[in-house]
Amino acid sequence: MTSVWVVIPTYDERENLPTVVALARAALAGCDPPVDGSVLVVDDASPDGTGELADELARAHDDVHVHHRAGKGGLGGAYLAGFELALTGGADLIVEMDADLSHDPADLPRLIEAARHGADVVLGSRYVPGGGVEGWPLHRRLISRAGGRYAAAVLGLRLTDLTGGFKCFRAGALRALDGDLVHSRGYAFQIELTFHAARAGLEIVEVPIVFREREHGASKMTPAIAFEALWRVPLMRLGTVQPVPEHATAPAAVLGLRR
Ligand SMILES: Nc1nc2c(ncn2[C@@H]2O[C@H](COP(=O)(O)OP(=O)(O)O)[C@@H](O)[C@H]2O)c(=O)[nH]1
Ligand SMILES: [Mg+2]
Repeated sequence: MTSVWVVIPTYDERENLPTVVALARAALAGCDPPVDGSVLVVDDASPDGTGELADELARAHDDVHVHHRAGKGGLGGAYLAGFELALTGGADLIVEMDADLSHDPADLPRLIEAARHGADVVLGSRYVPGGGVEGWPLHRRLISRAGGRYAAAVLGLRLTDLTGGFKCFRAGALRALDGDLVHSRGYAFQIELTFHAARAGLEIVEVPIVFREREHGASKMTPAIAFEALWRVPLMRLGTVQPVPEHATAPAAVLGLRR
């Protein structure tokens, strides 16, 4: 049976975590043909107690796992640590998904199906027919759209949604990427990972998803995180991405390579 690990990074997601974990487990259980599903929560010592809540869920369910990191280290590092654990755990497919229910767990089977049909990387995309965004004011839509177009143009990629964070990877695709090359911490991480996948010649497909603005908790998006994406994109293209200080990415290691 295909082993699927859904990696969910959390920082102060207490109100959302039980729901997102329950819905993800239900969606995995509903996959046809069946999959062997696991959920991995990567928590950065959330002050609101999300980590302890995740531990409770893991005690209640064998297929729920938690990785605790010492402090808020950014989305990129959380994902790299989560990917590595999923690969070590025997994952065939690895999914990234936000905890705040902006990504609908009911879409999981479609992302998984696309990967099972041969795609190396599946992007949940807001900007292909059938996709969309709900609950965003016009200016946020425009910034997201313009940011995606800018990144695609600079990187020479014909993909519509490079900044999204609802993706499915084949284990082999993650192993083929050199984790050392992924330096970004915030949203630029999403762009960088997909860029490296494209440069490695992996097959990337987009499947439509509808993104819904969160109802509970607060976004961790800051102007600095958005700005990071802006200046890192040309550096990615030039192949001169600046590494961030070691403490910022630890314990993120080389994807699947350091054991
Ligand atoms: N572990 C961890 N998770 C994070 C960090 N920053 C954001 N997240 C999580 O990443 C997901 C997306 O973040 P969010 O703030 O909703 O971003 P937005 O949807 O772009 O506003 C959520 O599940 C957050 O809890 C971080 O530094 N560490
Ligand atoms: Mg969000």
